[in-house]
Amino acid sequence: MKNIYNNILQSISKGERLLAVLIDPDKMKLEGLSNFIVKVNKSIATHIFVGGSTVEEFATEKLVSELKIHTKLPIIIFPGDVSQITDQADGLLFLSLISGRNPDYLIGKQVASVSKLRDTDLEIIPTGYLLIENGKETAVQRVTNTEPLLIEHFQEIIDTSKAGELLGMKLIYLEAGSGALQPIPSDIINKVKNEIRIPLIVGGGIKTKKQLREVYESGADLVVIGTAFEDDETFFKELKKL
Ligand code: 1GP
Repeated sequence: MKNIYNNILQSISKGERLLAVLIDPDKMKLEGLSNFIVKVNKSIATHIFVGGSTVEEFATEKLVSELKIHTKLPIIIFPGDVSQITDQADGLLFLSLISGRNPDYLIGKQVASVSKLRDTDLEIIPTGYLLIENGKETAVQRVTNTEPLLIEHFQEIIDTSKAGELLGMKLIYLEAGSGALQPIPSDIINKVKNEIRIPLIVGGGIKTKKQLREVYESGADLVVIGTAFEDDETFFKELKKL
């Protein structure tokens, strides 16, 4: 039996900080993967997320199968689309884009994925996903055709997160968007953290150790970083001691 979610809860109760390295199958070349994963294994990363807004069919499955050979870290699908779901992974963030009002991303894609999930061994983790504005248009916004929540509408962000929890979601994910100019502001993270009783994931635009530290100190339980590792693998070294 997989225990990803319970392990997350346990780590949080011990005050541990969790870090997911996000690998986009469209950007990661299979030839470079083993080299990259050695660095992930030696780093402070606790999880690997695999996903992207637009990914070529079967690229996720190939990547995950290869990853499995090289790492013992839990591999969790963070899907941009139903086609990215593969039971080669350990878990799946079963996302609902609750910041938006596009029924396809609130429930449509989820219904469409059931035939793939019915007999799967994946640990399925219902996750409320909130896109927060960061000053530029993001791929999530473009692909899902939804508007992000505005930073100044912080009460709406808090209430949306709480609504996700009340609907039974097990995680809340605050997303600034891959390559965001700035991470989610600290006061937003802090306010959401104080409102919800489930683990909080924060990602998008975290490129320095200082930003990572701030995001944790503001209340993030699990942080997701993709671009900073893609752009500069020495970032792994920099993060050795947090
Ligand atoms: C995107 O939150 C993740 O979905 C990670 O963003 O690529 O900016 O680290 P970055």
